[in-house]
Amino acid sequence: AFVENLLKHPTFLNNEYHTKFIDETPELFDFAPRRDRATKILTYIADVTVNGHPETKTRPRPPEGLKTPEPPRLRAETPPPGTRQILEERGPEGLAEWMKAQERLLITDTTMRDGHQSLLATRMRSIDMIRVAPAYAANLPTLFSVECWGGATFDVAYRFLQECPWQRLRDLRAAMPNLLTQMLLRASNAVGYTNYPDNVVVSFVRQAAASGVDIFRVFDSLNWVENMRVAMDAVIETGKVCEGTICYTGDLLDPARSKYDLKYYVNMARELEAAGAHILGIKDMAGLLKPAAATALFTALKEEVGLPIHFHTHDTAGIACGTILAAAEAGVDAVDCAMDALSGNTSQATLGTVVEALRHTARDTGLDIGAIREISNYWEAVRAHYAAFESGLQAPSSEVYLHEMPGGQFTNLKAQARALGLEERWHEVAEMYAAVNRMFGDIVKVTPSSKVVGDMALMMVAQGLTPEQVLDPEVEVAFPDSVVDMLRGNLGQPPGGWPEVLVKKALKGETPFTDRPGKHLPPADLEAARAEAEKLCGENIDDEDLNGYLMYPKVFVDYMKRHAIYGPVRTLPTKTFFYGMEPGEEISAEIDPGKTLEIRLQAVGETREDGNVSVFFELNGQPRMVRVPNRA
Ligand code: BTN
Ligand code: 3PY
Ligand code: ZN
Repeated sequence: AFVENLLKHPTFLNNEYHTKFIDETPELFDFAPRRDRATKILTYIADVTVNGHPETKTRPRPPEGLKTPEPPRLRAETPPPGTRQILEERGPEGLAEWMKAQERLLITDTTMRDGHQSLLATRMRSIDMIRVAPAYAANLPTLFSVECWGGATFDVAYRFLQECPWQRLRDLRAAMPNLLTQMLLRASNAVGYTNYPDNVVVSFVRQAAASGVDIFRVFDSLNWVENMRVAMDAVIETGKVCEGTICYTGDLLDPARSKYDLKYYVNMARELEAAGAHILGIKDMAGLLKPAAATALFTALKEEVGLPIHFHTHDTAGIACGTILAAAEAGVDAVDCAMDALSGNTSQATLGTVVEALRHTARDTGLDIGAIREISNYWEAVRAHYAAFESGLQAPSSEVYLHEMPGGQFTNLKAQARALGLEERWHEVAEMYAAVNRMFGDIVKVTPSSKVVGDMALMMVAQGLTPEQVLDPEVEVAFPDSVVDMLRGNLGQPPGGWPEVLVKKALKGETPFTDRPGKHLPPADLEAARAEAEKLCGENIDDEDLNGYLMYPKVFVDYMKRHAIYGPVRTLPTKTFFYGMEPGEEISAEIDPGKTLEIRLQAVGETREDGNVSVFFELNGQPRMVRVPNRA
């Protein structure tokens, strides 16, 4: 009934349909019962076939005739025991001891999180991950962990992929029962872009642990340990692994940048150890740590703290493998890599290359290169489907040492610059990003602080403002909201505080907060939020949904409304999801375990006078027709 009402609604037929229409037209939801899921999925396929997908239709197309990627054969019938069992048997402290006792270098695979976040605008769909997850469990059982959740993947799943991030987590967890799953958690910013009330952060962590996260990499975008405690305590309380993480910035060997020197990092490491971290994470989100600095850093940290150390870096400048080898030599316990086909450039170092580089050395990872190649070949075939989201970045670049942009932000900011007509002036944007960082007092730049620096830099380039003008009390400056919010103290405090002149000007005399944002944010009323979400969505909201709503109220509700129209589209092959079907083509979609829809597109009719197109399918052998508007 909903879809019929939608299709008959005058606004819809006037080609003005967009998600806002659904938001503003609640009467669409007054009708029950809803259409069956098969019809919903056919409606989606018909719509994308006729109208294209808004995210891909103006972008480069994948090569013709792509086949659904086939995952490698499983080399074991049941997955051999792995690190997950070590955590279950020995607890997080036992796991930490086990890590330190390993001579081999432990490897985390980041392909399913940071790999595609950095190379494909975070657009990888769950189905492409879930199909290969059993091969990870069976063929690479000695991996340390699989980073597959958190960071930007959470909101992108709801917002752009029309799928539930929690279900992705549950499915991956079930498919890899022997491997530790790992997520990236932005401390009090959780998986969002601003600080949340403490009870929202705690609720989110509990849910993530219950739904399947084993290791929480917790960082703060200003390296403020004070602002990490709520998230860290919540993780520790669940019995899962707390990886207390330092974000690396600047160049610790550069005497001219003494703010972030070796002492700074060692002190922060001690604070994290005292705060109860089980593992120490070093997060080099921009790929700035150079090999010689890595030698100094990891040598010092191994001497000064008792925790196992897990190193994350990006290959933006092309040197990540070299830095990893230096870190391995200095005794780092675990490192992050991405499978070859999704590695390099703004992503992680190349997993197979690191494994081979250490072969027959003291730190030999022991991982099977044949198994790695097969899985990477699968990812290569997957990547081809996401041509629309490739950034066009052709080569590694030492310019990262100038701008210090995180790998996950780089291609994003470039796209934002393009949208503002500043693509030709990219190198100016890069220079300005560096200038804004200096103006902010030289801060850690990682989500969300990196977004604030990016917003400011784009504004200044677009408006032709210099840093001197921004600081000049005589020059009127319209600061981006995110900048005002950050200077107000809502992301917390950087070492040394925010520059006074800038705060004064941006806040126009308003007094900023200098305490921890969670200290003055009132707790959320969780059950009231659930009731509100249920009203907006017109259905019951479980705990996972509630936590999605608490993070992103509007994004979540929009997702639920589209879900009511289109059904479980996460089960569609990626090619179908982004490009629809060709007449004569057949696909299958497993909408429940054991319940598979066999879908064949027969024909697409002409657009009739009312603007609608009839699309003819065969569904499990039976003819079916759906009408969708031609919005072209
Ligand atoms: C999105 O809104 O970006 C993802 C959800 C899918 C929207 C579908 S794609 C086919 C149809 N055309 C649109 O413009 N929206 C729907
Ligand atoms: C994120 O927060 O999503 C990041 O990847 C930061 O590097
Ligand atoms: Zn990263």
